[in-house]
Amino acid sequence: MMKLWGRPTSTCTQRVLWTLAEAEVPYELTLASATMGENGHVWLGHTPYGGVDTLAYLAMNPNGSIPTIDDGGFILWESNAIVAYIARRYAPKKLFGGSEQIFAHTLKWMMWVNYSLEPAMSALINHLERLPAGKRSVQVVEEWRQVMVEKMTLLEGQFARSPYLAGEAFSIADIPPAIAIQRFEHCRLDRPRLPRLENWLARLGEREAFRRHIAPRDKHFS
Ligand SMILES: N[C@@H](CCC(=O)N[C@@H](CS)C(=O)NCC(=O)O)C(=O)O
Repeated sequence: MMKLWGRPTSTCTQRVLWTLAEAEVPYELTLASATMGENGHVWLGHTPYGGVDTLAYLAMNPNGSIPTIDDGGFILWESNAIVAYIARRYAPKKLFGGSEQIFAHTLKWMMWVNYSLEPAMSALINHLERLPAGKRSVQVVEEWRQVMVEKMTLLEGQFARSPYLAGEAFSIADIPPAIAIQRFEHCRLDRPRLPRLENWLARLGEREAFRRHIAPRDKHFS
């Protein structure tokens, strides 16, 4: 069975959990993290799940980060690479229409998320939730909120061209952006109305995998 190391509150792990659910691949999750545990962040005095600083783990993933998978001895880290691997190996038709061109578009959006949405969401979650109260900055929150609004407005424009990010159908291109944006929605920060983006998120919200791994607030804030 596929083995996955990570934590359900990490956006990178959520990408893999959502993809595994869509591809209907059974897996065994080992909770692992240097920074987060059952009750929250080490910055707030909580105990992390651990498991990422052992020699065995570092031999699989020298970064000591999550997620990592072991699929019958094939070991891989870097969440978007894992998502692409699972899609290609287990559900190419469902997850990118079995088309090399659509697959290339999915890579484009998955890479875009890492430099467009992730830095913003990382700063927001830290300054709203994970840092001790005295270290949180309202100004930092406002700066990154504006970045999120700018990037979500870019997506609003994309949805005028196609109902999903890589075209007419759901694909792995939608997974990393939707996770970041769902997290932003849970932050309850101001943003303009973005009707097409809201409609896209509502359509994704009908998917069982999204309901289970991404929608609940405690998947982002515990
Ligand atoms: N680009 C990497 C980032 C890996 C990464 O930084 N993962 C975060 C969680 S999203 C992590 O390991 N955080 C520290 C921890 O929980 O130990 C990926 O997408 O896999």
